[in-house]
Amino acid sequence: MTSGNPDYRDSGLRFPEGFLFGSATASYQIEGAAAEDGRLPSIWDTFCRTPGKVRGGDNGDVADDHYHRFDQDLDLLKDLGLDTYRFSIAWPRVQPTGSGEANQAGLDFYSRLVDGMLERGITPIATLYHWDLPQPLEDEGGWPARHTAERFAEYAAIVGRHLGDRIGTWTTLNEPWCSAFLGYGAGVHAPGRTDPLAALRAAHHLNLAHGLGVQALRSVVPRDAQYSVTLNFAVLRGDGPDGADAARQIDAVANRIFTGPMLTGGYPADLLADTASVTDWSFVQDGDLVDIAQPLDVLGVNYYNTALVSLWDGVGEKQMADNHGEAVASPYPGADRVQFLPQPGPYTAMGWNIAPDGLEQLLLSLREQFPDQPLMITENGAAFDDVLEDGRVADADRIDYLRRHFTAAHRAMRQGVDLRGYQVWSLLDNFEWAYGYSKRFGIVHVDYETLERTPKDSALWYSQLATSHMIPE
Ligand code: IFM
Repeated sequence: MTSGNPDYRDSGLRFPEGFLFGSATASYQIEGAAAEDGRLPSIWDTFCRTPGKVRGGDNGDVADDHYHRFDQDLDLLKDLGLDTYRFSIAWPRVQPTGSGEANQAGLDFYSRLVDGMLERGITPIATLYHWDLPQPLEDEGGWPARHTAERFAEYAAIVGRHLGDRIGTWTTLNEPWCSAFLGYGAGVHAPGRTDPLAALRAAHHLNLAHGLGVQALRSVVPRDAQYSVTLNFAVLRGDGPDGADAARQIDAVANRIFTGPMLTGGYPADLLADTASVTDWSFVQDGDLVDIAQPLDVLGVNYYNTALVSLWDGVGEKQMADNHGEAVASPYPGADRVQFLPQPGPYTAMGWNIAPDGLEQLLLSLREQFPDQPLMITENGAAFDDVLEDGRVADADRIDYLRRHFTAAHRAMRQGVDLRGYQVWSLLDNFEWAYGYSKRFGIVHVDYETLERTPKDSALWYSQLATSHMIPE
């Protein structure tokens, strides 16, 4: 056994009993059946139909057809020996207009899915919102409007009542930063707005939705369950004399804008100061901060790469290496002078730098900031240009990526981080948002013509890890 290997390429490291090895997906990215059994359009259905927004004009109408093939996908999870499956529930399937009556057929689908997991000994981790807002709610103002948070709590109660006897871990939101700032700030995600004030309002109402959602679930769920939220943290390195200040500004508007109210009861003073020219935050109403700060059993952590930032001196062109799909507007209100510098490779097919040390740094920093908060990695993984040849995908690059990130997680645990599990993104190749189907994150290959599934070499490697709890050779 080696340990402390500086390139994070260890094998033989052992994870404790009870550590949850799983894999993750999201409804719009895999389900398909977009107009079936009462489902109505979400903001992503609309966005996909807006010319120029999604590469190749792709959409989620069919995706992986998981809606009809979920049994086969659950068999895959079982065959791989995974403990958990992190999936998301489509609001427009369960409550097609975003308010009012529930759609029984939609609830029945998730009921069958959850039963299928339990029959196979797989523990469900359910996310209520992974970006598919019912379009009628966007038409009424979307996340910048307060009532969307109130509707979300009603939706949470509906799902909690129907599935609450069988779900052990609930996650309210996946990556609210993307919903608020890519959706309403940079405009590269649905609904495609580019308005900094709308983005900050959206962030607050997502925070509120989380808090009200946890309360709604707790009031209806008839068993002991765990409550969580999943955040995608910006892991920052500063460059040059002002690098630390640049990193602080992005940390405020990407990370602490969520952890502040959710975990410490308030928005950070520096965030309020940095964004003062955009808003006075008067949309935060009395009582909101108390509603948002619900104790969480586990904090979901999504990690892919790092960012290198500095302050632009106003001379020459500002650099935006991490440009979120060629965004023309900034997803960082109040941080206008921060520039994103290119980082050394290697890179994944997304152009993201591979930096397992960033995961260790992130986990240690979360432990320092929130010492008593258990953590779970709810997404980590990589897109590569996979080739299916003779029925096999030899994705050594993905195995290497996973090995190095599992090593990083293990290192953090050895330093005292309370990490409960690791959900690899993603079980299946799927619809990668504005990149359409051009990026493959799956440990299982999907042929988009035939919809045939083929476990990649990385799935087999991961299966060895999950079943032995030891990082394989
Ligand atoms: O595919 C996405 C997922 O939906 C949210 N987290 C990041 C993944 C890769 O971009």
